[in-house]
Amino acid sequence: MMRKTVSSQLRLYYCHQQIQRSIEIVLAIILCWGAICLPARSAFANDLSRQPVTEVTVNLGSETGELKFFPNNLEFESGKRYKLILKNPSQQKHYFTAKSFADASWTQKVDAGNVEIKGAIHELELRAGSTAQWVLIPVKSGTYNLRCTVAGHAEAGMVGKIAIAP
Ligand SMILES: [Cu+2]
Repeated sequence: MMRKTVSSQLRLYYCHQQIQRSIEIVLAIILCWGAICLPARSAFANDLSRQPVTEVTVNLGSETGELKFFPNNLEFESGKRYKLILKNPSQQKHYFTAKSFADASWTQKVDAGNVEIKGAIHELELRAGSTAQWVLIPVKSGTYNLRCTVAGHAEAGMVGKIAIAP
């Protein structure tokens, strides 16, 4: 009789210990998640991506077929959020190629038609008559090259400069 009570008390004790350990593990996971995810979330999803946005529009070529970017000198400020609106009003496709500028920026997203793209962007191809919106935050100051990589276009003058001021 006595034995039974002791063993059931022991069982209860172990069971209690196991529950406590599970709770500790769950708490540890929650704390880790909070420590890792919450600052990242607030830094990116909450703060940066909700900053007021400045719109900058660039035309790739013109309706009359000029091979130029309008404007071809772009200026940004490091740490500010921009919506770069790219329009191709011409009859042919053009590229907005600015790899080092893209590397010097944090891309929030690219909206093109019904598609939203997230992640690293180096080059955007715009078909005749199309529009894309590139939401980004320049982070590294410097002057970067812009060009259209369609054969012959850069040589014809479809180049530009993008400056990121500190
Ligand atoms: Cu072009």
